[in-house]
Amino acid sequence: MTATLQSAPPILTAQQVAKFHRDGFLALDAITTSDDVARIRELLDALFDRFDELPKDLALDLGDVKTHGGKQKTPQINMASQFEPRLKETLYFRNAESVARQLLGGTVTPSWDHAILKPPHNGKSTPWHQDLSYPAHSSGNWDIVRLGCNFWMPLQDATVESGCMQFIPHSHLGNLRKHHPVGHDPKVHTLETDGVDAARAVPCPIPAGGCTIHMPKTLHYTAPNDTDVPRRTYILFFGAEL
Ligand SMILES: O=C(O)CCC(=O)C(=O)O
Repeated sequence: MTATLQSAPPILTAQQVAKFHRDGFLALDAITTSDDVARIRELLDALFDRFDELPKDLALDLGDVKTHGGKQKTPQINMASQFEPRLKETLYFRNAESVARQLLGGTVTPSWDHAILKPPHNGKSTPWHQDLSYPAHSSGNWDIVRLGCNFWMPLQDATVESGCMQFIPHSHLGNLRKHHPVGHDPKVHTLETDGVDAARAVPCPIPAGGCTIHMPKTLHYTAPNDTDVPRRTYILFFGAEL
């Protein structure tokens, strides 16, 4: 895949803004530069190396029970910027804020960020869910994020095989569905909703440094990483102040 990586924030067209509000998601080929992606990869790799030392309520396995002593299947670090504040100084952070303002209008608030690593052949999907089904994060507040933008930026090319994002168009316009922990196991953090018509899914393969952007109620899914390279992603959420 190739992308024109840029340092200035992308300026969205009226069609892109309309598409985001109509479909509930948007994909961009580039939101930052390759240097910035390399910097974020370096910062996050160092954080994943310290995974076991981080607080268990923020560093958990999305692909298994939340906390365990075995090999991590899909480790996630919530509020990664609390542990590595330099993430907030990145071009990605600045550009995403500008794009969020273009999409939502007015003032936007960065509510939280997280990093997810799918190791090679991790064998675990991230099941269909709506972000709004998760209880408000301790550092977030769903009252200000019912309208918001979730930026999902891969740190290497993301394909269907490696677990790029897939969305159900228009699902942000419906109700919040019932969700349950995977396997109905209360020790599992990851929520899923049943009965999604996956035939309607739109996969969004994007290059490293590109991003997808979705709303809090947009149904989404990622497949297991079925490649030989780790699939890492850094996710930022900006809420609209209504
Ligand atoms: O990266 C993944 O596997 C899932 C990401 C996700 O669900 C999200 O960003 O809301």
